Amino acid sequence: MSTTLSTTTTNTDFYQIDDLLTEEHKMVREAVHQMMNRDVRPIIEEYAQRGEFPAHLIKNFAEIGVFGPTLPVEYGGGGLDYISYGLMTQEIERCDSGMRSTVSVQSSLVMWPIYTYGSEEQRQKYLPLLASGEMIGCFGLTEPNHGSNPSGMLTHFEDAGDHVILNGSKMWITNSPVAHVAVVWAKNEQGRIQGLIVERGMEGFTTPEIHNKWSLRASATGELVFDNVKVPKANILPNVEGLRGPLGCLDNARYGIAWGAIGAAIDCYETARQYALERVQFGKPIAGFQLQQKKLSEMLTEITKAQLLAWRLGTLKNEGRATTAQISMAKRNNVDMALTIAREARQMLGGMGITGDYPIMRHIMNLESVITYEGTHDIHLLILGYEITGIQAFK
Ligand code: TGC
Ligand code: FAD
Repeated sequence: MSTTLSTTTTNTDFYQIDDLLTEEHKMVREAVHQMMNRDVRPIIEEYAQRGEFPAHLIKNFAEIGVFGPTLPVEYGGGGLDYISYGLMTQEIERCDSGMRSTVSVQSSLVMWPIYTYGSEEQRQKYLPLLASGEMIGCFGLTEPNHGSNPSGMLTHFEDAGDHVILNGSKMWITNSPVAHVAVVWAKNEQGRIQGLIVERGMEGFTTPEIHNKWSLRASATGELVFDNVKVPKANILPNVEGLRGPLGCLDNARYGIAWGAIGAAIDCYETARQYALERVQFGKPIAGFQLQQKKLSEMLTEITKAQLLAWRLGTLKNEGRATTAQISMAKRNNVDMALTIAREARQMLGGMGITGDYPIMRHIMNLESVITYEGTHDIHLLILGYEITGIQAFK
C-alpha cells in the first residue's frame, strides 16, 4: 500500500495536524480514502436518490478492515488505535453519513458490546463473521415512546427455563432491515436493562423498514418487533447490567461521529471552494468577492478547530481517559459545525447547490439525522451542563 498522500486528503490540513499522525494512521486514512473514491463516490448519489442501501459495498468495507478496527486481531479486528478509527469514519462520512452509520453501528454498537460485555463463546461465534461482513448487525435501544430517555424502555423479557421470552419493539434502527443479528436492550424481570443477541429467523422477530426518509436515504432504517420471541439464555450478554451497558457503546459511536462530521464538512468546503473559483458573476469568479471569502475562511477555521478537538479526544481515548462529557462536547460541536458549513456551502453554489450534481444537499439532509441520533444536540448540551454544574437538568 502506498503511503503517499493524495492532495485531496491533505489540503484542509491548515494546522499541519498530519505531523501529529503516525505513518500507520496515514496509511489507514489513505486506504479508506481511495476505496471510498473508487467504489462509493461514483454511485452514492444514485443510491440516495433511489432510497436504496448499497448492500454490495459491505464486502468492500470488510476488505479494508473498517469493521471492528480497534478490536483484537484474534477476533477478526484490526488491532488499531482510536485515531485510526476516527480517520476511517472521517473518510467514510466525507462521502456519505449513511455509509458511516453502517460502519459505526457494526463496529461500535454491535462488535464492541459483544467483545466488551459478551462471553468467550459469543465473541468467537459472532465477531469474526461481523468483521468479515458475512454478518450485519444492528443496535436496538430507541423505542417509539422512549428516545432521549431510554431508561423508560418497555421492551422486556421473562425467564422460561433455558431461554427467555422477549416482547416489545424498537424504532429508528440503522441496518435493521438488512441485519442478521440485533444487539437489543431490554428489561429483565427485576426491571434491570440487559443486552440480548437476537438472530434473524427467530420466530416472532420482524424488522419492518421505515420508508419516506429525506435523510440518510442510502442507509436502511427500520423497526425491530418482538412478539414472544424465544431467545436462548446463551444469547444474553453476561457482563453488564443497567443503562451503563448501552451508554458505554454510545461513547464509542459518538466518538466516531465527532470525526465523521469533519469529513462531511471537508467535502462541502472543498466543493464550495472549487465552485467559487470557477463560477463567474459580475465579471469575476465569485471567490473574489469578500462575502464568499468570509464564508470560506470561517469554514476552514471551524474545520481546523474540530480537527484539533477530535485529535486530542482520540489521544485521550487511546489512554482510556476520554470522558462521556468530553465525547459529548466533540460530537455536539463537530456535527453542528458540519451542518452550518453544509448550509453555507450550499448557498455558495446558488441554484446548483440544490441538485444531486453536487454532494452538498445530500450532506445537509444526512446531517439532520446525525445531529439527532446518538443523543440529540440538546441532550449533549445537557450532559455538559450536568458535568459543569453537578445538577441533572434532564428530568
Ligand atoms: P443516568 O442516571 O445519568 O445513568 C444511568 C446509568 O448509566 C451510567 N452512565 C454511563 N455509563 C457508561 N457510559 C456512559 N456514557 C454513561 N452515562 C451514564 C450511569 O453512571 C448510571 O449507571 P448506574 O450503574 O448507576 O445505573 O441516566 P439517565 O436515565 O438520567 O439518562 C442520561 C442521558 C439522558 C444522558 C442518557 O439517557 C442519554 O444519553 N440519552 C440519549 C439517548 C441516545 O443517545 N440514544 C442513542 C440511540 S442509538 C443511536 O442513535 C444509533 S444511531 C447509529 C448510527 O446510525 O450511526
Ligand atoms: P425525543 O427524545 O422525543 O426528542 C424530541 C426533542 O425533544 C429533541 O429535540 C430533544 O432534544 C428534545 N428533548 C428530549 N428530552 C429533553 C430534555 N430532557 N430537555 C430538553 N429537550 C429535550 N436508535 C437506536 O437505538 N439504534 C439505531 O441504530 C438508531 N439509528 C437511527 C437512525 C436514524 C436515521 C434516526 C433518525 C434515529 C436513529 N436512532 C437509533 C434513534 C435516535 O437515537 C433517536 O431519534 C434520538 O435519540 C432522539 O430520540 P427521539 O427521536 O425519540 O426524540
